[in-house]
Amino acid sequence: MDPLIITAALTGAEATREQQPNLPVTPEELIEAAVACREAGAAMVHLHVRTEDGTPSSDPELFRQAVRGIRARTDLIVQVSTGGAVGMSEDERLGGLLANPDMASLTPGSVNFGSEVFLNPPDLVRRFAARMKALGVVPEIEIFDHGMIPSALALQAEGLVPTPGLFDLVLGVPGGAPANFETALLLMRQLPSGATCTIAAVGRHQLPLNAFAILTGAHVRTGLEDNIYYRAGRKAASNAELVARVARIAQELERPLASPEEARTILRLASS
Ligand code: KMH
Ligand code: ZN
Repeated sequence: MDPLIITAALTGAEATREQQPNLPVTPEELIEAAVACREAGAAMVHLHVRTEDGTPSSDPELFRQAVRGIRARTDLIVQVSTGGAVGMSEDERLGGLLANPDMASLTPGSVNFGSEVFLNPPDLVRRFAARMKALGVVPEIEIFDHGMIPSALALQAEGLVPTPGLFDLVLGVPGGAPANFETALLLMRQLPSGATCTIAAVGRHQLPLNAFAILTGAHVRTGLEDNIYYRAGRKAASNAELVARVARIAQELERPLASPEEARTILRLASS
């Protein structure tokens, strides 16, 4: 197994400060959270930005401030979101690409998202992939449901997305693929040979799927974007607390952690 890459998804677009008082919101808070996650064992951050009052945003200037600050203080791989928040325009969602990130998320299909729809029609996905390719930003393909895998393979066949590809299974979104071991295995088996697979799962499913990823040779995404609790009834103190727990479990299971530099080699990214 490769060393374990831990990605910290710091804030997302769904949780609020009211629900989780420790949620980082401003670029400064995102930078501090990233530094703490690096110290706790993360090799990558998945980044959304928000305005001062916590409203989800994709303002390129907020992304620039966050990316610049994270790069100044850490060697983390920086992955920006192009999913943004449900309802954002196509242009807004591309805001993070203007911050010169290493990577960006790319969701190759639409999915019900609670009571809403996370809309990714085929032409939009092609435009996003083409923009990433032109800018040299490496996509992480986010798989929220089964049918997104063949859609991703089609993008690869068209030459819009690198092969064998970097995939992230995002399990347990209401409307998407459920967060259980059978589904994770089923999806992992359909990824191209040699692809890397990260697993994210929402809410109470985060911890068991983190452990599953460590044991099966996949990589881990954790963080407050996906789950605001440490355990039932106790909110997480920080993103770093969730990262540190994954690092401890990996250590007990004798799976070494990848440094950002090692993660760049595993993910075939340019070195920093
Ligand atoms: N906030 C979700 C609607 C991504 O970052 O690319 C989409 C999302 C996926 O979080
Ligand atoms: Zn996200």
